[in-house]
Parts: sequence; C-alpha cells; structure tokens
Amino acid sequence: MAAFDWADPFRIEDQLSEDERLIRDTAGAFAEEKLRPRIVEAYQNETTDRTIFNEMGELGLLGLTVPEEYGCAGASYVSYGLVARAVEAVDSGYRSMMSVQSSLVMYPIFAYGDERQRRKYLPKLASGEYVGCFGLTEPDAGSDPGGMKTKAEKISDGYRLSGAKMWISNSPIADVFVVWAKSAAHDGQIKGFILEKGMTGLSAPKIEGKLSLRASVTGEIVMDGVVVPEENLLPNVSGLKGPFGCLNRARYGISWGAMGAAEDCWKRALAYTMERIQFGRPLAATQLVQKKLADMQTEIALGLQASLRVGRLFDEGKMAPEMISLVKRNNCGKALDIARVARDMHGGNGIMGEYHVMRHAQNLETVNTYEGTHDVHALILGKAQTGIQAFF
Ligand code: TGC
Ligand code: FAD
Repeated sequence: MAAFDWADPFRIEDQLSEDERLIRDTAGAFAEEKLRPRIVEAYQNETTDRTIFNEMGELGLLGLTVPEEYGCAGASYVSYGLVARAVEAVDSGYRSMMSVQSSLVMYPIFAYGDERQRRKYLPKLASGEYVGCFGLTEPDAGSDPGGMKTKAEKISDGYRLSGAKMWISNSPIADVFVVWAKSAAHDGQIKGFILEKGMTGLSAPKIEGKLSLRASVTGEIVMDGVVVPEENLLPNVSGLKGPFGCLNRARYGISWGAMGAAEDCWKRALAYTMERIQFGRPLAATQLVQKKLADMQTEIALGLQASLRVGRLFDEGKMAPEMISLVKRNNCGKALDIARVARDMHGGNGIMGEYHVMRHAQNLETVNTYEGTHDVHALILGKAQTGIQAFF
C-alpha cells in the first residue's frame, strides 16, 4: 500500500514531467520570494507594480506556450497551468496580469497575426518591455459580447475605431491593446485590431475604488475615432471565435489559478487551526473544523486533477471548449467557497491583510465573474447536453 500524501492526495507530482516540475518550481519560488512580500501593501494601497512584468519576462513566464522563435518558452499548456497556480497562490491579480499578457494578447498576435506583427510585438511582450491588454467587454456588452457597439470604419489606408471598452485588465499601463470591433468592411463581422499607446483619440482611464483585484489595475479603453493602419488588423480570424479562442486559453489557466488561491487558503486554515487554542484544545481538534479541512482537500484534489486532465488534452490537441467551461466554473466556484470558509476559520484575524484569506476571497469574487460568469458557463454546459440555447 502506498503512503497517503495529504497535501497531494492524487499524486499530481508524479504526473508531471521533469520540465513541468522545473517551470513550476521557478514560478513558485518567484511568487513566494518576490511577489508575496509586496502583496499586502500593494493590495491595501491599490497599487500595481509595473516592474512585475519585467520580472516575469526575465524568468520566461510570459507567453509561456508561444514558440521559442518569438522569445518565448514554447512550453506545454500543463506548464502554463502550473505557473498560474503558483502565481495565484499569492494573488489572483498577479495571475491576471500574467494571463492577460499571455493568453489574451500574445496568443492572438501569434495565432491570428501575420509574421511582421509577430516579430514586432511578441519578443517585447515576452520580455515585459511592453504590457498588453485585451478589449472585448463594453459597458452594455458583458456576457453577450456579440452585442458590442465598437465599430471599425474603413478609411483609405486603414480603419477608424470608435467605441468604449469597460473593465479592461492592465489597460491604464498598456502599450499594446488588442481590441475587438465590428467592421463594416467585413460584413459587420468582429475583427481584432492592435492599437498602440499614443495613438490619437485613444485613452485608458483607470477604474478607481475596486474592492477586489486591487493589485491589478483595471481601466476603460476609450476610442474616439482612433486611426489604425491596415497593417494593425489581425488578418487571420473573423467573428466571435477570435476572442473566444483566446478566452479558451485564459479560462483554462484560471481553472488552475483559482485552485492555487484555494490551496493557499486551505493550508493557512490548517496551520491557523492547529495553532489556535480555544476551549483548551486546538481548533483543528474539533470535528467541525476537520470536516471543513477535508472538504477543502477534496475539492482541491478533484479540481487540480480535472485541470491537469484538460491540460493534457489541450497539449494533445483534443481540447473542447466545454471542458474548459466545466473546470473554469467548478474551480472558481469551489475556490470562492473555500476562501470564504477559510476566512471564517480564522475568526477575527481573518479580516486582516496579513492573514491573506480575506484578500483571496475578495479576489475570487471577480475570478468567478470574469472570463464568463459561473452561470454563463452553466448555460454553455446546459446547451451541450440539451442542444437548447438558454441565453435568451
Ligand atoms: P455563439 O453563437 O455560441 O458562438 C459565436 C461563434 O463563436 C464560436 N465559439 C467559440 N469558438 C472557440 N471557442 C469557444 N469557446 C467558442 N464559443 C463560441 C462559435 O462556434 C461561433 O462561431 P461561428 O464561426 O459559427 O460564428 O455565441 P453567442 O453570442 O451566443 O455567445 C454565447 C456565450 C454566452 C457562450 C458567450 O458570449 C460567452 O462566453 N460569454 C462570456 C463573455 C466572456 O467570457 N467575456 C470575457 C471577457 S475577457 C475577460 O474577462 C478577461 S479577464 C482576464 C483577467 O484579468 O485575467
Ligand atoms: P452581465 O453580463 O451584466 O451579468 C450580470 C449577471 O447576470 C451575472 O450574474 C450573469 O451570470 C447574469 N447573466 C448574464 N446573462 C445571463 C443569461 N443569459 N441568463 C442568466 N443569467 C445571466 N473584460 C475584457 O474584455 N477584458 C479584460 O481584461 C477584463 N478584465 C476584467 C477585470 C475585472 C476586475 C472585472 C470585474 C471584469 C473584467 N472583464 C474584462 C469583464 C468581464 O469579463 C465581465 O465583467 C463578465 O464577462 C461579465 O459581464 P458583465 O460584468 O457585463 O455582467
């Protein structure tokens, strides 16, 4: 009989390759040694440290799955998930910064861009010299991005973009903006455009006062007749499958990341209740607390194993988007529950920044909402079973 490792019940460790373990350890050391010491203050003060992109770039953590010829690691999707898990164990906002850059900016330039666009943007995004953002959501088009109003009008040597994007991670500090707009020149289809900081009519005001993801800056993208040259159109995709192709990757990474945050909460709740004495015994000696710890362990073990399975299928070219809806929805919902329970198990201390659990819970409220809300992913899975579209 094998020994039971309570912290890794299904022996995820044994299921990883040597390269994947190396990448995981690199990301884990960076997260705990470089990110953990700054998060409490950054969150409290609502500040985003731009240099984190450079630090991640130096370690090769940006655009991890993009091929090496563009300055990236060309690693597996399982590796990408492991990085998301390690970074989000510290803070969902730091994972957000990384995953927007990797899955929502570098991936579409790689997959839908031409060779000139790849060579121009990818190496600088990989090193962190450039920060990128992804503009899909609008004030009146969130779960239903097909309802977007942003328009691209054809002009002699390019397009004129008008409209506004809302809730855009990284936008106030972005150099490169991947923006989705309806193009009359393409039968009203949605097309992707690469905008650059400094273009006339382009601004990205910060959204102030968030109570979640406070260490990751969020803004708008306002386009007041921005002239975008023809060479900045992403030529190789049309329609909603363009942005959804990016979201498949980001949502998959989030499924791992949310489990990273949940693991941090679980292990903190365990450590805290082992130490904390009430009624003459550690809290962890009570049945109620042990049940909560067992529930956390179970959901995390199942969630990680599921994400690993989807990652392997991704790497084998056998991923279906509905698999990603299943793990994104399940892992975000479960992580949010775990963070709330861990906060409760810390008693009054649980509301303090230095104990980390309340910050995770606040962050996971957003993680459960962005990239398709918990309920939108339920409707995707419901449609797959019934064949009936229930969005409207
Ligand atoms: P529907 O008619 O179902 O599909 C339209 C076209 O898109 C294709 N498609 C996909 N392609 C690839 N992957 C997927 N997952 C796809 N889902 C759909 C589909 O085949 C079709 O193609 P074609 O060629 O036939 O035209 O689309 P719908 O308008 O009915 O949409 C339904 C719904 C609700 C599923 C969809 O709109 C949705 O997923 N809504 C959620 C919106 C969302 O996730 N927004 C995310 C914004 S970005 C963000 O939140 C970043 S936060 C990041 C961070 O900070 O970490
Ligand atoms: P709505 O779509 O208005 O939904 C509100 C509620 O209604 C939800 O509970 C939803 O589940 C429910 N609902 C919606 N439709 C249905 C239906 N048909 N049936 C039943 N219930 C329904 N977007 C980007 O493009 N780029 C980014 O970088 C980005 N970063 C973000 C960062 C943060 C901090 C946040 C908060 C959001 C970010 N988003 C980004 C936007 C995010 O993807 C949207 O908030 C999300 O898709 C939900 O859209 P909404 O906020 O308009 O909510």
